[in-house]
Amino acid sequence: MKVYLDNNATTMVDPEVKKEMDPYFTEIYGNPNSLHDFGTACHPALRKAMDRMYEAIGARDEDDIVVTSCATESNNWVLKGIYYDLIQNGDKDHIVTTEVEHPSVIATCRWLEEQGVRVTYLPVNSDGIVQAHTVRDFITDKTALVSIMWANNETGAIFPIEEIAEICKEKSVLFHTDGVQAVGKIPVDVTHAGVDFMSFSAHKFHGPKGVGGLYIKDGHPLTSLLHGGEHMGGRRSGTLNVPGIVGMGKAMELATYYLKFEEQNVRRLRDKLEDAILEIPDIYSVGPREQRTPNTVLVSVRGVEGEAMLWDLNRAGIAASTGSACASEDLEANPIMSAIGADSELAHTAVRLSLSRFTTEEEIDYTIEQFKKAVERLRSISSSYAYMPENMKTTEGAHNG
Ligand code: 7TS
Repeated sequence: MKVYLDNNATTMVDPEVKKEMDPYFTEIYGNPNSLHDFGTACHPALRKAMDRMYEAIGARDEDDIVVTSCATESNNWVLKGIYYDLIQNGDKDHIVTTEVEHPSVIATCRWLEEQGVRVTYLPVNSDGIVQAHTVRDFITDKTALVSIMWANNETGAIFPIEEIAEICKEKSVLFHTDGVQAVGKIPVDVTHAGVDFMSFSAHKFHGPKGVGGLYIKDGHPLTSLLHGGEHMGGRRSGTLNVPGIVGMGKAMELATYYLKFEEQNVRRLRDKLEDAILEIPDIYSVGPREQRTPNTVLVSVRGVEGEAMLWDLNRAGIAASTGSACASEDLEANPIMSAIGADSELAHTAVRLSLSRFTTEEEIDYTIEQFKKAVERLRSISSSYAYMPENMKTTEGAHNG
């Protein structure tokens, strides 16, 4: 049996999405900027796709949604754009973010620090959540931007975005949220939430890879990363990825349609999996379920390296992750586990399981069986677990249930 439980890394393209994209490869393949019929034939589908995106995230006509190549680009753009506009060419010098952002935010902030920007990386509590009041404490009159994710990719923790947006508004500071793990998993309404910028990526909600976007409230000016032709209203040059945009529009529409399914059915399967795993002694899951996206669970298996678990699961046909695939090449401690205060031994034992609307009950039953087998086998050969004193087998900073 093959079971894909790494949906926070990427998802399967929904066959309905693929069907909508298909004609734009070999039939309607003109450049939408061309004046001939081959070019203009793309326009209705592009318009429809954009309308679907505006509708799905609650954007208004006066806002912009600029299509990019991925959320990494969107995150880089907003951070570097604000740096250029308000720090290098303005009187600000500071950005506030968190310790648990995706590497596309953290690495960009590290680069900005090399350019002389002050960056505050806010800590998270033991549930992996940033508390809104800590944001208030760190904003100064020199702060150009607050960038805080809507939901965390590793733990699924949902952050208090509306409260943070309120604080930023009160302090007149721009607020960007990385919405990659929120779109399609929980309701996302940018207008209601009050954010100024939001990044998203189609391949995280059953759309194609290589296409993402940046929502920009009221078309706020932001220096471009890519200069060239007048694509995307001159905000992001490069010939439009027509099949990608069509696919992202359809995928967003479906993501909204399936939100209730996600909330009920996907959550039920996730909870079933989590309950069964937590029956094994010395296993912990991070963060309370009601404050997590319905598809995600991050567990720590005391005494077993996360990579060893992945290996055993993979041999059984099950795809999981030790955390961000972007960082999975090295065997360092999971940075999110370290950020929530887990000890170093535990931080090496994280396994992320992320479901999707295509995950079935049979797949979950099979995973439960194989997960238990893997823990049993690996603990039986783990000298660190066998000789671990009993008092080490309890954990601060992580939950059992
Ligand atoms: N932001 C978040 C919160 C993410 O989870 C990811 C990908 C990105 C940005 C980057 O998106 P992309 O469109 O550039 O691919 N996250 C993961 C992950 O958790 N495991 O693999 C990729």
